[in-house]
Amino acid sequence: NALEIGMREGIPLGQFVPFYEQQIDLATGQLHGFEMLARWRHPSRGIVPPDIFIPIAEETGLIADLSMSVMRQAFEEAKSWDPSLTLSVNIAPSQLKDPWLAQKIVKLLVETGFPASRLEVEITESALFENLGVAQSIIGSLKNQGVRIALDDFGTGYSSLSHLRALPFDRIKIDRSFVTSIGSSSESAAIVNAITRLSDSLGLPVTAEGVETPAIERHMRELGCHKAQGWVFGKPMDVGQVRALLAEQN
Ligand code: G
Ligand code: G
Ligand code: MN
Ligand code: NA
Repeated sequence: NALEIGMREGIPLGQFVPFYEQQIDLATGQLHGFEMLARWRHPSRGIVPPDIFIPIAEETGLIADLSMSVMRQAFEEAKSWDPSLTLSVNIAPSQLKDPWLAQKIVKLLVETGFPASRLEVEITESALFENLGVAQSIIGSLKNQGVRIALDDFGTGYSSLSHLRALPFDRIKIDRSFVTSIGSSSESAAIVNAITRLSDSLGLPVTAEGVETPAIERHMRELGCHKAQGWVFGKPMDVGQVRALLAEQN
C-alpha cells in the first residue's frame, strides 16, 4: 500500500520526527520534562499523526527503524536541555517482543550521550498482556541501566492490578479518557480518585494525561496527582517551538 511504501522511503530520509508535549509538576507549576510523540512530515500530505502510521508500522515491522530514528533525534535534542528535564518515549506492543530492545535503547543512549537517568519509557498495559516474559526482561534490563518505566494509559488495559504487583514501575499515567471527562462523569471522577489513592498506597507517582482545562488541572492538583500534561499547558510542539520555550525560561 502507498502509505507503507512512503514510510519505507521516509524513515531513512528523516521524515519521521519527534514532537514534544510538556509535562508539568503540579505542585510547583514548573516544567518537568517532555513526552516525545512521533510525527510524519510527509512531502505532500503535511504532518501525519501517529494513529495513522503507528498501526501500519507495527504490522509491517517498520516500527523498529521508525522508533530508533525518532528516538535518536530526541535524545540528541534532549541532551542540550537543562539537565533537570526528563524525556518520555512510547514503546509499541510489537517492540516489547524484541529481546534486544533494551540493548538497542542503551546503545542509542551511549551513542547520543543522553543519560539513562533522564529517560522514562512508557509501556501500555495491553502491550504487557501480549508478552509478559519478554517485557519483564526488557524492563529489568532498562531499569538496571537507570531508565525509569511508566505504566501508560492506566485503567484501559487488562488485569492492571496484577501488572502493578509483578513489574517494577516507577510511575502510573492515568489514561486521558478518564481525565478529560472528570468534570462531566461521576464514574470518571471516582476512577481517577481511586487510581490516585492506589498509586499513593503503592508509593508510585502519578501523571494525569489529557488535562484540557484549568478546572481539570485544579482537580488533579487537589487529588495530589504529581504531574500533568495536556492542552491546558500546550499542544505537542516541534523542535523549534521547544527551543523557543526553553530559551524563554532561561
Ligand atoms: O500524538 P498523538 O496524541 O496523536 O499520539 C497518538 C498515539 O500514538 C499515542 O497513543 C501515542 O502513545 C502514540 N505514539 C506517539 N509517538 C509514538 C512513538 O514514537 N512510538 C509509539 N510506539 N507510539 C507513539
Ligand atoms: O497515547 P498517549 O497518551 O501516549 O499519547 C498522547 C496523545 O494525547 C497524543 O496524541 C496527544 O496529541 C494527545 N493529547 C495530548 N494532550 C491532550 C489533551 O489534553 N486532550 C486530548 N484529547 N488529547 C491530548
Ligand atoms: Mn504515552
Ligand atoms: Na498515554
